[in-house]
Amino acid sequence: MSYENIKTEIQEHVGIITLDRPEALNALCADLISELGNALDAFEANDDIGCIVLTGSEKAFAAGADIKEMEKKTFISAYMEDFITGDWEKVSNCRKPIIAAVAGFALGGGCELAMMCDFIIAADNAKFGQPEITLGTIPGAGGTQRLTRLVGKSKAMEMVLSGRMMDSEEAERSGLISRVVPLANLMEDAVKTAGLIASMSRPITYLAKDSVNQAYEVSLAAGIHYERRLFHSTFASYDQKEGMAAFIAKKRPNFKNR
Ligand code: DAK
Repeated sequence: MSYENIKTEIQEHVGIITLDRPEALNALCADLISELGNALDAFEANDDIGCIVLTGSEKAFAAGADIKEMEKKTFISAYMEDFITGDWEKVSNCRKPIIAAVAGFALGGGCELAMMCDFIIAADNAKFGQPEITLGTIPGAGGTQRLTRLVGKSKAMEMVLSGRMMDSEEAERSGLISRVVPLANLMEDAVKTAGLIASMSRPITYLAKDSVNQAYEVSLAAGIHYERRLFHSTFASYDQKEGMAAFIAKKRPNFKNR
């Protein structure tokens, strides 16, 4: 499928989606979000793909939702059309692991989009922020919730109330991102990490992702219980037998995704 606001590519077992609206610093207009949803659907349905990387340009992952598109909206129009809601959820509902490879600005909806991914690898020039307050609005795609869970109340509150940006070093220190890499290595590093994840057993990967995500939804006791049941269930798979037998035989496992 051809797109106007994104590019897609497949490298080995990694699906790469690149946000591509350079004239607007990848501002997330409705058409872009809809194309992103279609690309994710296609990658989810493609059995050759085991992990997805979502990235932008060197200057901007995404500078937020499109302010020019939002400016004239009324409460009734935003509410009745459920403004840019549907396809956004596809990122957080994606079953395949999805890595955000962030360089440059990740602001507003851009920061929220990155946080919807499973983890963020950032270039050393990345800047994260929730500047909606400076526009007379508040984060609308999870910024007040996900950022608070990731970096804690104090830092999240400061960022949301002041619009202050965080550089990649502070973002790593605060737990927003998994690690910082030099800008020149960002994609190589993200795709390599994605390739490693794609080489694991697919169903076991889904279970692991599902279990980590439970930590955000339920109490510790309920989360541990959930994890324990999923852990038990892995013993019903071929790939658990293969993985453990390969370890004992000092060989590489040949997972069959079953
Ligand atoms: N929207 C539209 N255009 C944007 C844009 C944006 N968010 N960000 C940048 N651009 C455009 C600029 O207007 C400019 O276009 P021209 O003037 O050349 O036509 C071009 O990109 C280059 O930008 P600048 O000239 O401003 O570049 P600088 O390097 O000087 O500054 C900047 C870079 C990132 C600091 C600055 O562009 C900036 O402050 N941008 C706005 C950042 C921002 O406030 N973002 C938050 C937007 S509100 C929801 C989902 C999502 C959301 C809400 C709900 N639901 C699912 C319900 C999200 C809301 C938001 O993100």
